[in-house]
Amino acid sequence: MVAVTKMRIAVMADFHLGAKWGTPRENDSFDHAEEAIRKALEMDVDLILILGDIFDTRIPKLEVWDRALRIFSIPKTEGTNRLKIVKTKFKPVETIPPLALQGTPVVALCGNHERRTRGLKNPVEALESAGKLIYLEAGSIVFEKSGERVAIHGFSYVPEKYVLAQLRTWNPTPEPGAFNVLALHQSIGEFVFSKETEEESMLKVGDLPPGFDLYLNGHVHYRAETEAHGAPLLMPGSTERTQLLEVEARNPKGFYLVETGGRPRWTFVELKSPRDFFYEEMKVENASLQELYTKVRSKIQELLLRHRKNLEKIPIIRIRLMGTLAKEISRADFDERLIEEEFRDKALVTISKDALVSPGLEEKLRSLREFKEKQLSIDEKGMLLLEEYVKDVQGIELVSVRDLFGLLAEDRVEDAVKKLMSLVEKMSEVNTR
Ligand SMILES: [Mn+2]
Repeated sequence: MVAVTKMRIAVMADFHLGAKWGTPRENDSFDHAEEAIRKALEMDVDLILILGDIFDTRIPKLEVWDRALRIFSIPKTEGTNRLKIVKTKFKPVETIPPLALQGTPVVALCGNHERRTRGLKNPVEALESAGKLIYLEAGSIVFEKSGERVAIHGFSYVPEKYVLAQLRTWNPTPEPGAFNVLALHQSIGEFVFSKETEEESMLKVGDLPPGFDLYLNGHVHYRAETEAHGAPLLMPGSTERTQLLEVEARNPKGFYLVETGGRPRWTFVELKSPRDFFYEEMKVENASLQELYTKVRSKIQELLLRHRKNLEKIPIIRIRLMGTLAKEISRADFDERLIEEEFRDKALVTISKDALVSPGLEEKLRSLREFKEKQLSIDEKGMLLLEEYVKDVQGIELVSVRDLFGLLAEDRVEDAVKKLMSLVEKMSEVNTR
C-alpha cells in the first residue's frame, strides 16, 4: 500500500496592495499581505494560491511595486519547493519562468482591480515575468508531490455580463486521478462584492462547472463558506479592509489552510495585523444639526471603549447615518470631516451620509443613491455611463464601446480619438451613399 501524501495549500485573496495610498492606512495592505505569506510559510505549506486583486490598481505606482516585489520574494527565499509540474492546459509550460518554481510556488489569478484591455499586460502577469508566481488567466496546472496530484484550474476575473459565456467557452474539466481545485474571482449568487444591496449575481453556484473537489473564490471581501455540487466552496475574504462593510466588522481577516484528500479539510488562519474595525448604523429622525453632531460624537466615544484585538494601530470606525434630517437642512450642512478630524489620534473615522435625507429631497436622491449602492468600481461606473450615453448613437456598433473605454482608462486618449474619428468617417461614408 502506498502512503497517502497530502498537500497543504494556503488560500488567500484580495491583498489590494497600494490601497489607501497617501492616507494613514497606506501601510496596511502590505502588512496584511506580508503577515499572510509569512504565516503560510511557517505552516510549511506546499503551495500558496492567491485569488486575484493582489494590487489595488491596474497600473500600480513604483512605490507599490517596490514593496510588492519584496513581499513576493519571501516565498522564494524562505520557502521550499516540493512540487513538480506534471502538465498544463491553456497555459503553455514555457510561459512559466523557472524562477517561479524556486521556493514555495505561488499561483495567482487576476482580479477586477487589475484587469486591463485585451492585449495589455496586467500587473499579475508582470509578477509572473519577474519569476514571483504562476499566473492563470483561464488555465490549468497539475502539480505532483510524491505521487499525489493536485490540479489548479484558475479563472481570472471577467465582467459580470460575459462571465457565463466565457466560463462555458473555457469549459474546464477535472483532471483524472488528481485532487481538483477550481479558483475564481467573481460574484457568485448571493455572495456579491457589496452586501449593502440585496442584488444577486448573474453567476449562480449551480452554473459552476461540476466535478471539482474544491471551489475557491476571491472578490467577495468577507469570509464565506458554502457548497457547490456537493463540494466545499470557500471564500477567504480580503486581507485588506477596503469597503468597510458591516459584515467585515463581524468577520476576522485571514486565509484558509487547506489539506487536500478525498474530502478536503480546512482551517481559517486569522491575521493579527489588521486594525480593529467597528461599524455602526445610526438611525435618526427629523434630526437637527446639533443633535447629529452630539449623537455621532457620543457614539464614537462609546465605540472607543470596546474590546480591542490590535493595540498597535488605531482602529477604524465607520458610522453610517440613516433616516431623515429636520426640514431645511441638507446633509451637506453636516460636516463629517469636523468629527473625523477631531478623533484623528484615536481612530480613523469614516462617516457615511448616503442614506441620510431631508424630507422632499428623498425622491431626487433616490436614483443617485441606487447608483452609488451598486458599489461598482469607478471604471465599471464609467463604462455604464458611456454605454448609456452612446446607446442611441447610430453606427456605434461599428466600434466596441468597451475597447474605447479601455483606451480611455489607460489614458490613451490619442488612440481613443483616432478610433472615434475612424468611426465618424465610416458613418459619414454611409450617409453620403
Ligand atoms: Mn477585491
